[in-house]
Amino acid sequence: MASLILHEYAASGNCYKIRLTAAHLGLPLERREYDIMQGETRSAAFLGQVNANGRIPVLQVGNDDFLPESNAACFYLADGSDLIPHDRFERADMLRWLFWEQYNHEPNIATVRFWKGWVGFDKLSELQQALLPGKQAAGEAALALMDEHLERRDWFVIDRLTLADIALYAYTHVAEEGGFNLQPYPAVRAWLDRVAAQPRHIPITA
Ligand SMILES: N[C@@H](CCC(=O)N[C@@H](CS)C(=O)NCC(=O)O)C(=O)O
Repeated sequence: MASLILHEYAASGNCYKIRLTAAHLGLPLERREYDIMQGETRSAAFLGQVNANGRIPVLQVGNDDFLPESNAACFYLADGSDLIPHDRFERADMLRWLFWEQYNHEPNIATVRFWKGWVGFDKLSELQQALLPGKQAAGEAALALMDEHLERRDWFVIDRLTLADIALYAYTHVAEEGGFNLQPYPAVRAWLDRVAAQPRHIPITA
């Protein structure tokens, strides 16, 4: 495989997903850190060369290929491996959870974590303060749906870890940093322990 560079902000769950996927696959990643609190992903150089959308993570493959969007980067790394189901329907079902994560989970659980844990309530704009209760409620709904799903199975899609588990683990295991209480979700807590017990697991701080 060509050289792999992860343009990232290490505390971001979206960036951690890619590091965790690479760890499971034994793939070396070079890491380049950007301070998103200082707007480093909004510089002309970053917008022109790395991601016109002004966000990390971006996986750089070789010299010239840049892949933004965390779940796309995980898919690139894991393509052909056992982290992606080989059955056609199960592969699509895994993608279902990756899309769900980006629409129902991350915009709520990750955003609340960032707003409360990084920015701070007082520094949020009036609009962000007004949006917060809705995002908290939507985050709770996402956790409840995950818990119900996991009551009947150990993993999200098939009988082993897939990218669906990795993508959903990233922000769920740090949801309490955004004020979410995981106590009412025992199936989610058991699944978090299961993911963390996998042989090649690495923590978000690694
Ligand atoms: N859908 C994107 C989300 C990327 C994203 O929101 N990145 C945030 C950090 S997690 C960021 O770069 N924020 C800095 C900014 O918007 O300036 C993904 O999954 O990679």
